[in-house]
Amino acid sequence: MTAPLRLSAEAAAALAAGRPIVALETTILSFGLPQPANGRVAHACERAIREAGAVPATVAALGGEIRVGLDAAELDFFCSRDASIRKVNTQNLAAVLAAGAPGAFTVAASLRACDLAGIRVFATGGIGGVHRGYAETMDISADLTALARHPVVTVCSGAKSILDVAATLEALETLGVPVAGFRTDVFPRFICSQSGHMLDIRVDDAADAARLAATHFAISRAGLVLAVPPPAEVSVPAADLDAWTAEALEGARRAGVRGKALTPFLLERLETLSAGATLRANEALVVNNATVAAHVAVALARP
Ligand code: PSU
Ligand code: MN
Repeated sequence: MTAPLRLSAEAAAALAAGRPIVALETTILSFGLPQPANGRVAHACERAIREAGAVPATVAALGGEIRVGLDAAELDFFCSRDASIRKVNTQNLAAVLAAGAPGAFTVAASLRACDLAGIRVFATGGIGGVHRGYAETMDISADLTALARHPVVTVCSGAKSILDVAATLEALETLGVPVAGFRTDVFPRFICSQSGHMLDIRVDDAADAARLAATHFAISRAGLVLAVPPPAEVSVPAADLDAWTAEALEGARRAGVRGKALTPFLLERLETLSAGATLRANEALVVNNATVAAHVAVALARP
């Protein structure tokens, strides 16, 4: 059986001609962002990528196929909170495809889709990683394994603040996934540009990033993380974020929320505790990352 993969006409034409293309995930739309912010972000990311001269390709499962490039109605469906939409990583991807169910792709499933389609640049908000307390729960996101297996540049604002960020960076090192700061020496904590975690790879423009990626892909099958800080005007102060995160984690513990449900639960609590500041930052950084990703894709496509 060949891979059940269907590209939009626009994505197929771009790939065939070697024109720049950027993939976008759908879990952030179906489970990460509330309505109507999710719809705004979905369309704003696609627009930003086009304005920067690349083709957007949002990825998801529909009708038993991995779809690369959704139309406006399909994008809106993944923003709809339809109860049939499943959160899909590399573990349940085949099951969701075989069932013909709609699947919103995490970073992990998106990277698999990119690899199958031949896309080298992917944009999102934050990657999954090693959860706090992982020694007891073994909750380590499938995103990390996928980052190690697929030669794709993941443009993101680091890892969610709700994770064990130090352990996540250690895991990426073990997996041979370079983490480069884009105009920064600090690994951002998603909606906060500050963290105690310094990076030893830095690039200062898209051409630099493309050179690093091309060199890495020439010698490795692993991906690369390009860490872009959230725009300064929306970045949340570290002390506030720490306080809100502690409270959200305590809420999850009390409510017994675990596994796939944990990330959406914590994000929603943070939004409430911050009176919407985390949501504004989340929206702005995702669109900014899509723009940076498009510039990198354009630079990578230059002969
Ligand atoms: N970060 C966010 N919002 C999200 C996610 C990350 O701010 O919705 C999603 C991404 O799709 C990521 C996934 O791949 O959460 C990781 O989920 P898990 O920890 O269950 O692997
Ligand atoms: Mn998990």
